[in-house]
Amino acid sequence: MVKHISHIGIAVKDLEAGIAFYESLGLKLEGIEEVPSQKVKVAFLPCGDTRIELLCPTSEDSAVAKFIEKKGEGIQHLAFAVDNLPEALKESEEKGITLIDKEPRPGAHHADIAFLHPKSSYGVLIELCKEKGEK
Ligand code: CMX
Repeated sequence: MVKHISHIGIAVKDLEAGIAFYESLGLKLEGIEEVPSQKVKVAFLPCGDTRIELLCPTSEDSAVAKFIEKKGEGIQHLAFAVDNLPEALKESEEKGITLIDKEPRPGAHHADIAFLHPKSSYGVLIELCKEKGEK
């Protein structure tokens, strides 16, 4: 079902400071995007086949703001690329995994995304994502 790690979502309070840190490691900023449906502003920094996705909340009631409040800054989710997102969600549900999203929804980077609940995945919030333009 899973092809590769699409991105690692990291919650930050200050997007510019987060970008500066990863640039200091030698990564290059690919772009910054606002995702209103998720109430976040995101910055992507590719690293091989994977991207670092810095997530900065744009509203106090966003999932990322709640995460920072409870756990502090850090890894908020792990995103796996899949070929067929509706099929992957169906398969996950059949295997007894709790879905947060039963249907794909639009995410950053023109991808369709859906989340699996961390209670079903050993404490890790998992995003399944169908990257646009991917073969
Ligand atoms: N990773 C691991 N565990 C997490 C978590 C995360 N990111 N967020 C919450 N949890 C844990 C909490 O610690 C809590 O555990 P305990 O019951 O042991 O304390 C449990 O999950 C429930 O958490 P909660 O705070 O009561 O519930 P929330 O209202 O915070 O909802 C979640 C949690 C995962 C359902 C919600 O954050 C969600 O729907 N996330 C999906 C959307 C999202 O995260 N979007 C941001 C990224 C957007 C993007 O990439 O574009």
